[in-house]
Amino acid sequence: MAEHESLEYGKADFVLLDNVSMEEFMGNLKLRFEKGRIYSYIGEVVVSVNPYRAMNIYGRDTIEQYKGRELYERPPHLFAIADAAYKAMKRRNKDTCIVISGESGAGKTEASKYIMQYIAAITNPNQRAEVERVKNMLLKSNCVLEAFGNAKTNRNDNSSRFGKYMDINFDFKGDPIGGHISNYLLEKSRVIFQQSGERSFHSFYQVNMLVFSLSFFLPLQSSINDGADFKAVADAMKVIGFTGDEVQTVYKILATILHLGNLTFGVDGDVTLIENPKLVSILRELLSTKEENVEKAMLYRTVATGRDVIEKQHTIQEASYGRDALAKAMYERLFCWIVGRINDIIEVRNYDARVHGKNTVIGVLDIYGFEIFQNNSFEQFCINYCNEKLQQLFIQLVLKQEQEEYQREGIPWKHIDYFNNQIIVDLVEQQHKGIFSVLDEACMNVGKVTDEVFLQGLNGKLAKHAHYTSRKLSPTDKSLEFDRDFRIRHYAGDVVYSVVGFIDKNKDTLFQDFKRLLYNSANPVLKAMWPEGKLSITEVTKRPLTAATLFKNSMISLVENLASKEPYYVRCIKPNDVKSPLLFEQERCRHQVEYLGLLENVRVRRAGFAYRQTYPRFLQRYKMISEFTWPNHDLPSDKDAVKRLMQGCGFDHDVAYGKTKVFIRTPRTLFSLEEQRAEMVQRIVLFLQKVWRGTI
Ligand code: AD9
Ligand code: MG
Repeated sequence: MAEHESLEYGKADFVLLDNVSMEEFMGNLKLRFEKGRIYSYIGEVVVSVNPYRAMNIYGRDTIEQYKGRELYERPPHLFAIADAAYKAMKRRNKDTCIVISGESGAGKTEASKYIMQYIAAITNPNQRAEVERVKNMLLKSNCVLEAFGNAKTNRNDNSSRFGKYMDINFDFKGDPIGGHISNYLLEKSRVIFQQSGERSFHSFYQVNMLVFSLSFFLPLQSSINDGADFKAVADAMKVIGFTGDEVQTVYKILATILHLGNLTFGVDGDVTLIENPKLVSILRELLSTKEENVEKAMLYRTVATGRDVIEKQHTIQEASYGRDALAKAMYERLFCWIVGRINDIIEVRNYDARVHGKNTVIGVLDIYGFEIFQNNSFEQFCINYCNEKLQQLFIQLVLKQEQEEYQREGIPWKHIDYFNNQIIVDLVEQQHKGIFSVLDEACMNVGKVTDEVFLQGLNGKLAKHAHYTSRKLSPTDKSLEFDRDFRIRHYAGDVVYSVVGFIDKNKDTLFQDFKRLLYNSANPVLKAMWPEGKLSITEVTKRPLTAATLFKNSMISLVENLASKEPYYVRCIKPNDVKSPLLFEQERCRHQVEYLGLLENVRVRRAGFAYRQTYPRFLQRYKMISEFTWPNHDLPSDKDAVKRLMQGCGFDHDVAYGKTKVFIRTPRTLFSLEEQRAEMVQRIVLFLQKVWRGTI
């Protein structure tokens, strides 16, 4: 319990609710939000409600208040959880991770940045130059990654369109000595298409502000200061250590993509041609290649038929498909290359630290949140699957953690039921029967490979699945408007997906001719991004893994990695859909509390013990309420002293004594202890005042 807050602000920890009901939970959440208390706890889980306004709670003074404190000693805050993860890592030599979840716009990315800032602020007291360098890089990398990986969507003006997991490595002193970023599936289709009201990635607007005319790939409209952001990103790239040539190449690639958006094709008799040939010269210059090569790659593809290699002319549709695929692939490659360069720069350099020293890790996961759009496609499907995986991990770890703590401390455990979303995870990823498998199978068909074939496959395999349906299976269902629609009952709600584009996006084909074009560039930075362009068409034999398989594999390894660390959770809630700081939409929030499983979380926490503390810490706080422990005890151990104290207060029946911690079952006992403590503190203060005044 955060005793610094009075009940005027509601209960700081949901575990302390009188009754665990949805009504009470919501009442408390709303009260706290309206009083400007955006953070609360469920035990050690932080519940955060997006305030949609600048809060004066992240400054240096606040950081100082949380540094080195225990979770319950201060009002709930991200800093407290960051400190807890940091302390666990430092004291117990454990790798930890902070998993931030919640739907799109709930505040995950902002939370991850505050956590990083906190860790940067409390480390390196001796101002070691190398550590300062690493910290600076880690913070600056955010700015660059956001420019290239975030975009305005209808749910969030700065929506992450990629998943990010960042490891921070610490030396034995607890100072950051390096890091590593893993990125997950960038929503590259955004490069060529955005839903109404949305934008492409910020980077295009930033570069566009300064240099180029608008491209057809870019819808206008902006609530974002692209000019100022451009400067910040350019500075950050410089500080991180991108060379001048590298930065130039980045801009050239962005420009190339913008120009590709204006490239159109026509026909003259049997011949497909480029309608705006002036653009070819511009592209040639930007890509440092020969003009003929650009034109050829746009209009022809090399195919191997038996022993012959022939050049086959594109139809208009094929040429347009190729152009769009090129634009998407160049952007995705650029993004991965930027992440790779940042990793080169922030990796643990110091040989001693790597080989001899203790090297522990805190991981911070900030990934795209669950989303439902007007039109949901392959990308939303992957994003929502990712959220299912994380929810599953939460279920396992929150239970596991409790269980392990009770076992470790030698206390019996009582099981509580959850809605287990494993069934939906299986629906997506199971071998042979899962949606990804059906999709891959459809892509490998020798005959007709269409989205409809894929949908038929789904209907065939999943007709009886409780979480799957489609227009064909439920013809009277109003939410399934079109024949191409199927619906998944996700843990967070129903989502209707359109199968259109699933096959293409999964196969993710880029003609080898484009890869060769880019590999043969005279620009070494660009060339290095496309090593596979070295191969001629006859040398390309292996069928590349599909996008779905790659994503599935990356999610499985992400979850394994997280599960191997000690997890800390931040559960973010979005209070309304209009970005208002005042509006707490009851139903919207209730739905999130429900699907995040927060009520069950409280129940699990309470079924066991609401409060736990190590013996020395407990004594430090409450020893003044017992004559046996104040000012010091003479019992054989702190555990014995706590027992004596509890017996003296008549709380013994509500307490279990673990090996290192005391466990208190009901919040009431804790209230009572707190009250007694407050009373004693008051008496001590009065006593001291009298001493000072000389009246004693
Ligand atoms: V997505 O899944 O990437 O689309 P996020 O990451 O959950 O989403 P984000 O952190 O980007 O959401 O927050 C959305 C917006 O809410 C921010 O741009 C801020 O304007 C606002 N926000 C979020 N958290 C805070 C906060 N702690 N203080 C003030 C906030 N504003
Ligand atoms: Mg985000």
